[in-house]
Formats: sequence, structure tokens, C-alpha cells
Amino acid sequence: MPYTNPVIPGFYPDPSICRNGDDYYLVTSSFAYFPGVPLFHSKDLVNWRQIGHCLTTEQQLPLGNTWLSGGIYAPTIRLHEGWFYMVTTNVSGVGNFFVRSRQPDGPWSDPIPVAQKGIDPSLLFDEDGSVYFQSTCDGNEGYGIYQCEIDIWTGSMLTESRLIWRGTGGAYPEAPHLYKINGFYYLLIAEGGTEYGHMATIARSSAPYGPYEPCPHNPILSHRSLKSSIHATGHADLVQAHDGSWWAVFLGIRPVSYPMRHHLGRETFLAPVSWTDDGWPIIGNGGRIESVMEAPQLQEVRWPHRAIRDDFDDTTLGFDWVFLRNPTPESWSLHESPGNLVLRGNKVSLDDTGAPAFVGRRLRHLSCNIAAILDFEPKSEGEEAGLTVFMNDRYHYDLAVKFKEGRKVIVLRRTVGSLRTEHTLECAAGPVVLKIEARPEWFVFAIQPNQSDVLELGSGETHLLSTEVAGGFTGVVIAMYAVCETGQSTPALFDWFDYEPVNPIE
Ligand code: 6LW
Repeated sequence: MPYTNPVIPGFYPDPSICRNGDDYYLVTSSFAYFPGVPLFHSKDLVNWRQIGHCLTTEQQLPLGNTWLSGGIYAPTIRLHEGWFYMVTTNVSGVGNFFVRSRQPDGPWSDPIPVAQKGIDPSLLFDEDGSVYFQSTCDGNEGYGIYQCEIDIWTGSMLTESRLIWRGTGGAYPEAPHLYKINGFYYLLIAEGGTEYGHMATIARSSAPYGPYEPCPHNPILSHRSLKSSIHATGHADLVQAHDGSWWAVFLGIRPVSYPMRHHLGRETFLAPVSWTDDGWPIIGNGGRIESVMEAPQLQEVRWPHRAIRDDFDDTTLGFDWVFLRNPTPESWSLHESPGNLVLRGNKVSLDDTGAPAFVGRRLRHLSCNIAAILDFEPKSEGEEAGLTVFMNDRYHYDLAVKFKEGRKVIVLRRTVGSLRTEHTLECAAGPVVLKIEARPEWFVFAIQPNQSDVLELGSGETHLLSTEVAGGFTGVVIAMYAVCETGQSTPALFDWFDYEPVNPIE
């Protein structure tokens, strides 16, 4: 039976996977969004549901005012002797650290730092009880994959960091994962950078510190020289399924078209792994993967689709909602007005690198229709609340209700680097529906004031809010937000938020 890639659409990059019996758990990077490290669960490697995050407290994930592509880089998840371990890097904080938990959906422990430098940390638990810690760094032996042994209870380094492999010569050898398979230590890494030159390469040794012999048919995964609708494949992690078959999860992108080539962000893909007679893995069809591939021969378990409408009737936010950095408690509430998400703006705007009143979810489809109803009667100059199509603090489109020169207006603002346009329109009192049509080429903005007709206000090019233009490691987040320069904020009540993919399997 076929399945469609990506298996986790939207910017969920740098996937890592582990198995517990017939349950699979997968984590991805999250940068300056909070909570951090989204955690997914599957029974068949194809259908995934988010079951939470590994980093849910400010103590686990202090983000300060870091830039949006700071914070949490690549994580790794492993299971050993009944404990789940998630190791990652807060590039804007402590550096490399891990958390542990008996249950994958937490609660996860306080952070346990590991002194070895670099990013993309990973762990191998060896049969003799040794715990090997890998990361990619520019160390005293040059740039490459370094390893040390650690005490898995305290995180202390038990040995010095030593360079174990520089890769095959591609730029940026990173994303190491070490596996013990049939007596060999297999070291899987990424090279070529996380764009169109990306690839996965592998080497093996009979000893954990090498010498590592590169696979004769590296790269075992790459689309760097292919004509394909999928590119930048790399940053892979391997897992042996409970039926004995092998699979890889990895990141990739789906460029909208040539030459604009913008994309939603780096998404999570799945591909089968085959082994050569002399014990080397191959991902996909000789390193090439497709949008549609033959699914694992596992019992399919589907999860309920996320409802189009979130009516904020629960007492907690759904797992796919994120804040921008660590939210201030007073900036949001599901209790102040039951059945509404209430945002109270603070002085931090979307152009700042702080924590505005902001609750958003990743744009996970190139074509989808978004709407939210907002009841907001601002009273102080400059106060505003609405929806933002947010790539980062220098690239975002905002559709909001604002108090400007003594009156309530609708504002459509487009911020593209140093360029900004702003159009305003008188707005009557009462709730207003804010509408965004996301399409591969355009975001189209409209409003529907209190029971009246829909009024289209304008549009903004989609490719201007993509890494190709805005840079960084994230993708677009569609968020509800509020700002209040005076600090005396008026509550902004969002009664519901709709996210409707035009083509759910897109
Ligand atoms: C990730 C590293 C990378 O840690 O980007 O370009 C970082 N390569 O593997 C963030 O995704």
C-alpha cells in the first residue's frame, strides 16, 4: 500500500526517531518557538500524531530574546533501559543538554547539560554500558564529528572529545547518529549543507572511535543532482521496525516551482532502507526518494484528523499551537473568558525579538484557508490585535484591528525586510472575521465585519515569506497576536480559529 511524503508536512526539520515495541516516537527542531521539540507518535511510521513537546517549561527552554532561528537546533530521541532520552542544543543558552522521561509524553526532566561543544548531539548506548555522545563542532582537530563518553545520569564527560570522522569532503559534516549493527559501529551524518547540496553519508568501524571506513556508494541519500519535486534531502535517522525492516526519516523540501523555488520549510520524510550483501545501507531507490512510496508492511493505524475549527473551549491549547519565545503569563488566557482565547498585548511588537502576545501554528499546506473571529474594541493609540503570516520579525504580513488617530480601523500591513506598506480602513464596532487565503503564489487578505459581506483588502507574495528571501531555518507560522504600546491592554477575544487545507494530502 503506498504512502505520501512528507509524512509530517510543515516546517518540522531535523527529525529523529526511536521505537518502543510497536510504538514509534519522533522529535524535530523548534528554534525560538515555545514549547520546544515537538514530539510525535506513530504505530506504522506513516501516520503521525503530535503527543506533546519535550521542553515545556522556561527552565528547560529559556529563550530570552534570541533571534527566531536561534534556540533549539537538531534533537535526537533514544530509549534505553526504560528511559526516553532527548538530547539537543539550545544555541542561545546552555548549549548541548538532554532531558529524560519514563513516558514519552512526559513530564521530561530538568535539563542535564553536556560540556562537549557543537550542535546536533546524539547518543549511543553500547552493550558494555558505555554511553557515547556525538556532536558536530569545530574542535581542536578541526571541523567534524566529535565523540566522548558521558555519565548518562549526570551528563558529565568521562573522556575527552575526540574527532571521529570528517565525512566524505562535503561542506558542514553534521547531524551524526551512531548505531551498533551486527557488531559494526555505523556513523550516519549529513553533509553539503541543508539546502540543495544536502546529503546523507555513512561510515563504519569495528570500534566506536574508528577508524571509520566510508560506504563505497556514499551519499546513501541525496537529491543534489536530481530533477525532482523534492530537494535538500538529508539529516537522516535510521530505525528498525518491529517487523525487522529498516526505515529512515530525514528532512526535505518541496519547492513550489522554478525559479522562485520557495517552499513551506524543511519537512519530515520517510523512506525504506535496504542493505547490500556487504552490509551497507541504501535509503530509498539508490538514494533517491519519491512523493509516493510503498508503505511499511505494518498494521496501519490512522489518527483522527485535526478539526478545521479550534473553538478554544478546552482549558489547554492544542499541541500544534506555539508561542514566540517564552510567553508572559498575562499575555494569553483560556480562562479569562471561557470559550475564547484572550490575548492581551504588551509593548513587544512583531518587529521586536521579544515575546509578544502571540499564539500560532505552522503553515503546513501550500493552499489552505484560514479565518478567525476577533472581538476587540481598542482604546489606546497604537493598540492592535489580529492575524499575522509570520516568517520572522522582518518578514510578516499582518491583518489586524487597530486604534489609530482616535478611531478603530482595519490595517493590512506587509513587512518585507526594510520595506513596509500599510493600508487602513474604517471598522465598525463589533466582532470581525479575519480571513487569509494561503496559496503557492499569494496570501490574500479579507475581512467580514459583523454579519456583512466579505471584503477583500489585498495580498502579498508567498515567496517573500520563505527562507529563500527571509533566510533562517524556520517556515511560516500563522498566529493570533496583540500589541499594546501603553501597557494598558484591551482584551482581544478570539472565539474560534479555522485552518482548512484545500487539499489535505498536499
Ligand atoms: C541543524 C543542522 C543544520 O542543527 O541546521 O544546516 C540546523 N544544518 O543540522 C538547524 O536545522
